[in-house]
Amino acid sequence: MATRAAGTRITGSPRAAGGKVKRPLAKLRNIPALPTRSTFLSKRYVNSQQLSTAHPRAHIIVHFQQAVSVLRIHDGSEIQGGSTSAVVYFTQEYEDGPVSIKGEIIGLGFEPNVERGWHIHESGDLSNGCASAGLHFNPEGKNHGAPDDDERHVGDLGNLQIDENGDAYIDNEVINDKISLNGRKSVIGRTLVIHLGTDDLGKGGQADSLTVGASGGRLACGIIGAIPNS
Ligand SMILES: [Cu+2]
Ligand SMILES: [Zn+2]
Repeated sequence: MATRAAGTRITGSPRAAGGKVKRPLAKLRNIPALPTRSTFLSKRYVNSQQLSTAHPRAHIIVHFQQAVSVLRIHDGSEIQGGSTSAVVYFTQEYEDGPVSIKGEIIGLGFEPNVERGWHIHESGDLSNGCASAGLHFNPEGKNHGAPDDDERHVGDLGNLQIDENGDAYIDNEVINDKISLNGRKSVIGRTLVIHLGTDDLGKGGQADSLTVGASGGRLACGIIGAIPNS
């Protein structure tokens, strides 16, 4: 087998010199790889012409979108935790693309070294604190589940790993292809909620396992707001 020239993709084109590509799938084989995770979050990359040529879908729809949720402890209508730094960003590079979640949850007073359920709840209503954020965002009418399950709510993010200081850091660890920042599955205007208990991912066999993963009460929450493209 001939050695490939540097930069040639493994799925090389079958095109002969001057010849016509006959196989209908040949075009698909020429799709370059998706941007890496590090370039994924780079607005500079996304806004450049590079993207339109790098990904054919993006060529049609360049739809870079970001959203943010600032979480606070809500006790009824009273908001606490003004000195916390609990901010979570959502980024979607193109319509129907994966959503990258990145952020830090500091100072909310979690026990160290535990897992705490977190979900996107359907309502952006915090008039009665986190309690009025409604059920898990579930536009497909499914049961509660794990993020990797087919049977899951769109808003099911599983558990947040709390570290030895009672904080949590999300560094693009969750690439969630179920939620979106546009369309029917858009989480913008809905609420990110972190619970007092661990999410059993629908498998605990408790009365509320298939609805809320037996995650317990709601400690903190924040509405997910849109960040306009600049
Ligand atoms: Cu929840
Ligand atoms: Zn759920």
